[in-house]
Amino acid sequence: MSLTLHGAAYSAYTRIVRLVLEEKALAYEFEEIDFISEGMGQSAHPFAKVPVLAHNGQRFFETGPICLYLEEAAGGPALLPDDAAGRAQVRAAIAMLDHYIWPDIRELVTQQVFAPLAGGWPDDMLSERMEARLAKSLSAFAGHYGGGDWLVGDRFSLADCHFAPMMDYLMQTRQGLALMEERRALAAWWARMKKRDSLAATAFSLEAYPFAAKSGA
Ligand SMILES: N[C@@H](CCC(=O)N[C@@H](CS)C(=O)NCC(=O)O)C(=O)O
Repeated sequence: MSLTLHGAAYSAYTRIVRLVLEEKALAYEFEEIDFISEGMGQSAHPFAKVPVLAHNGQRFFETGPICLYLEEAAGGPALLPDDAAGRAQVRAAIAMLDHYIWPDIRELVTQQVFAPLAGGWPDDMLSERMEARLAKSLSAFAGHYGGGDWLVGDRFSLADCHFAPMMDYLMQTRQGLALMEERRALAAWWARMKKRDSLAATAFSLEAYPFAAKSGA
């Protein structure tokens, strides 16, 4: 199976796919597209996004479908529950993360992590608004997911791979640290997640990229 992933190591969505590849112990080529420094010219995605997975002469788009493709077409440990209800729970968790949680984490991280890296100042009012929204959405999410060892029951799944890169960014903000102080079950999930080899294997340093170096950060 010859797999090539196009994306940025710092892209949360690219990292989700890399986590799945690592968890399944699949060999793959990683073609880095540093879209912040260089633009998205190299992406084959119809909407100029990353990640894009190439396999057997075909290109696959959108993180959720790419991960489901790997689940169906590749070997390695199963990352979905055996029963239809469990699989629906995983897909619902992923949809909620995409629609109700990641947009606010992304905005918060843009302000608190990326703005200073580029030599700018965070918008603190916007950050406060995102923190308040995340206080509600993370509680709603934690009310349904993360009751067992992993987000959906006791089997590590695609839902855990999906949330981990988002949480890693969130925990780089003081607002995220404060939110996790008050959400013990999610914090415990994150502590378990942080120990997985796949997370270490996909670690990255923002300072290594030209967009950070240019600002002298
Ligand atoms: N719906 C897409 C979202 C992917 C996405 O938002 N990727 C970001 C990086 S994490 C991106 O390409 N950003 C560049 C841009 O929007 O110009 C998916 O599920 O793969």
